[in-house]
Amino acid sequence: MNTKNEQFMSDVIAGLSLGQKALPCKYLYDEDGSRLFEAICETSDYYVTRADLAVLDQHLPEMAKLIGEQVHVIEFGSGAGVKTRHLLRALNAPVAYTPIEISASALEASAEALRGHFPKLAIRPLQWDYTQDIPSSVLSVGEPDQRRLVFFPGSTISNFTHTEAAEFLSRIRNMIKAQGDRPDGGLLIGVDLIKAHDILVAAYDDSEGVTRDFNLNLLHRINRELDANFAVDQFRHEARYNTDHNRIEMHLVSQQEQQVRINGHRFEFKDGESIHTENSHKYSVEGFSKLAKESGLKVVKSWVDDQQLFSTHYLECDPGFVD
Ligand code: AVI
Repeated sequence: MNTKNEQFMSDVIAGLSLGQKALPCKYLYDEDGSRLFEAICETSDYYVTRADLAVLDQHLPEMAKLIGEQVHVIEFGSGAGVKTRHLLRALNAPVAYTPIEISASALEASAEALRGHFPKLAIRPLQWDYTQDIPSSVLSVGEPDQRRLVFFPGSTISNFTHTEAAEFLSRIRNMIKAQGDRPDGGLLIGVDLIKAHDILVAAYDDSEGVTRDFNLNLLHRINRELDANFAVDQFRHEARYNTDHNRIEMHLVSQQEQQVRINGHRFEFKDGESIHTENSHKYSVEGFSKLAKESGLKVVKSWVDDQQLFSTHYLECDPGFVD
């Protein structure tokens, strides 16, 4: 077993040994999972991607004005999407674009696609786990180093716990704050909004069954990569809204009392017992602004779409913040 699979194995064993069984949501995204996630974004129930793009498209000229000219755009995620192209087109003379992504193949494919659209822009893909620190020198562009804009669309921040989200925003603050001759930069981030529970549950349990397949794929992956024996058809997908935490939770619910073997370990499931596989936190505009403030960032401006489904925020370092 290689090191990557050893980590996967120990995370699965640890997660299934918890009182409330749980698995880290990053494991939903193997090749099949990433393809299924792309398909989720196309379903009529999953409004998130469309609403995110609608906010951007409606307000990009104003966003670009606030962001300013000649920025170095840094995106967490491979940035193959239409949102990246729209942003880069709207900005005034961006100097470079750095997509940061752990998967080398996704990174190269998207960088290549973007080069076709922006032949004159310096595109500098960086293979890195963006939940870990990135040395500032790795990101430097030019002399003096260029002002930075971090772009984090899609509400991926929703999949972090509040503590993780606050730490992540602090790390972004360190990345964009002035250093040497480089002036303070900014963050443009998409955040999904709290809304009627039925809309949320439908978005995470779409009528086409794509999210179901996405969630169940995790059990197929564990069977395949860790030589486990999950009877996948004896589990069902469930999306629940947790009102206390303002989040959608995805679960895989056992349909009967059963046992699963993974590499010499045995896990018992009661009928109706679940594995918690993902959280997607929803925020109000004020709630997100408060979270950002705790991390030393201040919201300069927030935008929401006409249906109040999704928000996009432009933030800068809070000068009054003491580390
Ligand atoms: C990637 N992330 C923002 C998605 C979300 O909405 O939380 C992941 C997802 N899970 C199921 N559907 C979409």
